[in-house]
Parts: sequence; structure tokens; C-alpha cells
Amino acid sequence: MERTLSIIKPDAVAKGVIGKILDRFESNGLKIVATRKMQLSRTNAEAFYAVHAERPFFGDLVDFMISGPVVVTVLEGKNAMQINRDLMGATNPKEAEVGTIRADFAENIDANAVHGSDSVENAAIEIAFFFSERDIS
Ligand code: IDP
Ligand code: MG
Repeated sequence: MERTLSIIKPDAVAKGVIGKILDRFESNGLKIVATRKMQLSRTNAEAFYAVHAERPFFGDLVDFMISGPVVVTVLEGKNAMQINRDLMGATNPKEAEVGTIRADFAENIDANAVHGSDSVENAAIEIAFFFSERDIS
């Protein structure tokens, strides 16, 4: 069994598609083992995206991630990390395959509906950023 972290970003929460996105996970064999709706602080968002700190879009990314509440979820299943990445689609929704979350629910590369861990190693780090083991069941 593998775990990965998903974040439903402020654009998708504002659109009212939390349920539709969580359904994609459950319908594709991923188990929701922890989930929480929350408002990220600027400090939270900067720390979470620290790997992108030097990128030109970092400021916009942080501003966007704190523009409204998000839903942070731990998904569990065989190959959970890759399955979630496949369900998400490409970073730029215009390049995302038909039927993916980003193709269906996202407008542009800045407001692209979901985050997903990009490796099993990063998933463990990202899960620990938001949840303790007793939150996960
Ligand atoms: P990912 O979310 O598909 O893993 P990353 O490369 O890790 O993509 O980038 C993190 C987030 O930063 C993206 O989801 C997107 O919101 C934003 N981002 C990435 N590249 C760009 C860009 O070129 N312009 C604006 N925002 C970007
Ligand atoms: Mg990424």
C-alpha cells in the first residue's frame, strides 16, 4: 500500500467541485484515509512550495494558494502516487488529457484545481506537513 497527498486548490473549492473531485479518487480505487478543509497561511504555503521558491511564478502561486480554503487529502492504494498524477492530468489544463481532473475543472496553469505529490518520497514529506499518523485511518 502506498500513500500520496492531494490538495483541492482554492479555484476548485470555490467552484463547488470538492465532491466531484473526491469521487474521482474513490471511483479509481483510491481510499481517502484523511481529509481536511483549511485556509493556508502565507507561511504554510511558502513552506509547502519551498522547492519552487526560485521560480518566477512562486509569488503568484503562494498568493493563489491562500486566496481561499483548500481541501487536503491523504489517498491510499496500490500505486496511489502515480494513479493520482494520472487522474490529475498535465500541469497546464490546456495540455491535460480529456477526462482528467484538470481538463474538466481547471481554467489555466495558475488555477489548476489540484496538487498531487510527484514521488513517493515527497508524498511522505507532504503528508507529514499536514497530518500526524493518528489523523490517518
Ligand atoms: P504540478 O502541480 O503539476 O506538480 P509543478 O511543476 O510542481 O506542477 O508546479 C507547481 C504549481 O505551480 C503548478 O500546479 C501550478 O499551479 C504552478 N505553476 C507551475 N508552472 C507554472 C508556470 O509556468 N506558470 C504559472 N504557474 C505555474
Ligand atoms: Mg509538483
